[in-house]
Parts: sequence; C-alpha cells; structure tokens
Amino acid sequence: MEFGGLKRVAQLRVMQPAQSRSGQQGCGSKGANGQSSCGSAAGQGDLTPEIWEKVKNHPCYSEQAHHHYARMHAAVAPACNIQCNFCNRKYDCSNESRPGVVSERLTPEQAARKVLAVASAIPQMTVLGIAGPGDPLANPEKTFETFELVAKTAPDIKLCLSTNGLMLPDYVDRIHALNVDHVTITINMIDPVVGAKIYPWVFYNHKRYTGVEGAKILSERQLLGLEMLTARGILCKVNSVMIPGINDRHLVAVNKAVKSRGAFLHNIMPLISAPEHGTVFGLSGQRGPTAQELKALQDSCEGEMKMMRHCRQCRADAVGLLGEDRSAEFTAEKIMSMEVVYDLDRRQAYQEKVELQREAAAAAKKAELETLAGKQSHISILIAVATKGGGRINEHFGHAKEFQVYEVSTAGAKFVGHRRVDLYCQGGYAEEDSLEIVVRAINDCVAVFVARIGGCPRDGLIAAGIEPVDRFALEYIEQSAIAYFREYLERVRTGEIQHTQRGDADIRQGALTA
Ligand code: CLF
Ligand code: SF4
Repeated sequence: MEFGGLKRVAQLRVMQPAQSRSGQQGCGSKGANGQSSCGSAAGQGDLTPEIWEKVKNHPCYSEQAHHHYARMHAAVAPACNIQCNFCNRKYDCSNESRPGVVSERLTPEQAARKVLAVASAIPQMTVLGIAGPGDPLANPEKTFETFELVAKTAPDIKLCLSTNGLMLPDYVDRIHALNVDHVTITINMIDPVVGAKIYPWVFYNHKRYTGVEGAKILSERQLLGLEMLTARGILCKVNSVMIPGINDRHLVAVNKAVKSRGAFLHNIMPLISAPEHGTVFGLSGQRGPTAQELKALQDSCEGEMKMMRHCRQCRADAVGLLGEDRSAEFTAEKIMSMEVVYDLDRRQAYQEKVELQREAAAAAKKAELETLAGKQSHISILIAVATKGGGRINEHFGHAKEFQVYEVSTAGAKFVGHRRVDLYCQGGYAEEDSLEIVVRAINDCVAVFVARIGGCPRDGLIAAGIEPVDRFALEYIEQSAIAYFREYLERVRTGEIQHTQRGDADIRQGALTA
C-alpha cells in the first residue's frame, strides 16, 4: 500500500495539487460533502454530510475507516500537569498510549518534516495526532507550533489532539482557529471522590492540589472544555480508562454526562496494569478488566452516542494503520536522510481507490445480509479474524499480532474489539505457549478466520472448541462473517452442532512495545 521506497538523500519537495480538494467532482471521485457522486456512501449511516466529511477517513473516529486509513503521532509534548495512578512518567501518557512505551521526542520542526516524510511514503496516512508523551496542552507552544507548520505544508492532513483536559478551556479558541477538528479528552470520572482514587494531584494555576480538591478542579475543567469545543462544532471523543472496582460502574454516569455535552464518540479502554510498568496501580496489584467485562460496559453505554471499540492504545510516536506500528521506519535520524516528495494529487488518487474498495466491501456486506432477511434467532456469536488491513481476511494465523473480534447475529456483523497476542510463529518455528495465549485471548469466539493455518495450531484450536476457518481467505471480513453465521444457524437447526455460550477471554496486560 505504498508508493515506492524512500531514497536516502536529504531532499524535500512539496508538489501542489492540480485542483483544490473541494473542486473535485465526477464519477468515482468525492464531492465536497464526502458522498460518492456515484451513489452509495460506504459507512455514512445516519451521519450528516458535514460530520461524515470529518470522520470518513479518520481511523479513530470511524471504525470502517480504520481498516484503510492510517494516523501518525508526533511526540512533541513531554511535560504533564497532573498525575494519574496508571502512569509512570518515564513512559508515554497512558491516557492514550499503552504503559511501558517510550516514544522518541521531536521538536516541532522535526515533527513537521516527519509528517511530510510519512505522508509521502504512506498515502493513506490522513491524520496527525498529538497525544504526548505528556499532555499536549501542558506544552502548548510546541503543540500549536507543530500544527501551524503542518497546516502550511500538508493541508490535506487532519489535525487531532488528545488531552487530559485540565488546560482545555484556556486553549479552545486557539484550537478552533487552527482548524483542529478532532479533540479527545480523557475523562475517567465526574465524581471527585472517585477521581481522588485515580489522580493523586493536579497542578493548576501554579499550585498543586491533591485528593478530592484536585479531582474536582480537573473534572470541572474537563466538562467545561468539552462544552466549549462542541459549541464551536469541534468533534469530541472522550477516552475513559476502565478500572475495575474504582470507576467501572461510574463510567455509565460519565457516558451520560459527556453525551449530554455533545461528545461524538466514547472510547472506554481497559486499564493495562502490570508491576513492571512501575505505576501505582501496577504495583498495588490493581487488575484490568476481562474481555467480557469491557464488552458488557461498552454494550451498556451504547446508545445515541457511538462507542469506539477499535482503539489500540497507541504510542505517542505511532505511525501506520491502528494495530500496526511503523514508527521505527521514521526515526528522527532516518527522516533527515530521506527524499520526501509530498504529492497531494497522488495522495488523493490513492485515497479515491481506497474509497472504491470501501464501497465494494459495503455492497458485498449488504448483499450478504439480505440472505438473512426474515430469519429470527436469539443466537449471536463472536468470530476472531486475522487481518492486516483493507477489511479483508488476509493474515496467516501464525503471523497475527492481534485478532479483530466481530459479533454476528441476524442483525449483521459488528466489530466489537481486538485481542493482542504473541506471534504464534516465531521465525519458522511455533511456540506451544503462544497457542495457549492465543486461545485465552479468543476463548469467547466460536471461530477464527485466517488466510492460512498450519496443522498443529488447527488441531489445538479445535481441541479448545474454536473452529479455524480458512475458506474465506482474502474475502471481505463482514461479508464472510455473515455467510458463516448463516451456515452456523443452519448447523444448529439440523442438530449438527449445539450452540453454547463460550467463556471469558483475556486482555493482554504485560508490557507492550509496539
Ligand atoms: Fe491519535 Fe488519538 Fe487522534 Fe487517534 S489515536 S490523537 S484520536 S489520531 Fe486512536 Fe490510538 Fe486509540 Fe487514540 S487508536 S490511542 S483513540
Ligand atoms: Fe501520565 Fe497522561 Fe496522566 Fe499525565 S495525563 S499523568 S502523562 S497518563
């Protein structure tokens, strides 16, 4: 999915578009409202054209888009103004990133160059996010300077910001003036008593506040910032870390509070906590949720506001599709010696092809769903999928670093999560322990869709009650999931199999580096 390699010479060329983006029209291209001029608009659903334009190629704000479009983070913001009990300051901000990950810090100039380097190598990279490694608004000049530089040199890249919200009300106008259309606020509580168990202190107006007093300031500033952003038409996502026994039940109230203030999307993420992260929660043995606990909470919050379930808790210097990490290809040292050719026309042509693929996948899903019309059943199943992107089943079982999980019922197929695993295949040989880890990670699934699978893991999966399925290799995921489900219902009806509820599954807790 790339345009050639990058030559190792110091050079920068920015090619201007032959036509402005809003000026594009015609069959197969996109109109200004983001709808295909040929009719169908894959994934638009009930969104207004204005919102659709903002989310259609943002991999975090659209689950469909995340199969096709990439984001990159620029780690320009090292300082933070609060302390979270799930954070160790040696590492990245755990409000978005996984604990135990250290990102390479950049100056705004280095970051702007990196954006052009990535944009020229990865035409499906559509979003620049600043998410740390500390808090972007505790480093406002570095954050805004980076956005200003990128807006000048790469005008088609969406700008995205993720913050703990403490300083948000002070910067809403600047965010708006810079055309930052997407802001994430991490809101883990609206009750300062709960907050005091998560935040030991906040540093505000040159003073350190602790306990309930500090959490109250933080909560008020977060909710005020959210209201101010949505009043200006800025799309807001709220991230919440689910901490069993501390805020798990309370997050339903958080969901209602942020929904009523106009948040567009709620992303409830699992606490990832292990002693080796050196965090207060890690050292005290605070556990994260299981897969079923997380899903149950996400399901209970799913109402008018959409729930995000495809978050990968990325590093603050992540590059690539969600779930892949190409940051090592774009280190500060490497980007200085790359030939960078930022060609907007070429990027747009590539993205138009991606849109055609999305429309084809949506049409295939719709046609498959029609085969379930009139069928009634209380059964729903989970299916794990090995994929490396494009919405297809295109990864070998042994090469999968994660499995995407789809829930399928007579209503259709829906992405409900992902499970990170160790590679089963370690350079030509398989680790028996790895299969156990995979089985625990997808234990709630009845089947796993793969492009290929070897004999040993196949037998192991069958023994664990999970059906390995490779007959849909390279096909679209959702279409295949619906086809499998139709056959599954038929097998249940004829008595060939019995439908039983599967057990719970693990969310990986150990230190993660990618
Ligand atoms: Fe980055 Fe965050 Fe913007 Fe996305 S990530 S600043 S909204 S571009 Fe996305 Fe990564 Fe989850 Fe964040 S998957 S951690 S939600
Ligand atoms: Fe760490 Fe982020 Fe919390 Fe700051 S806001 S303490 S960087 S997790």
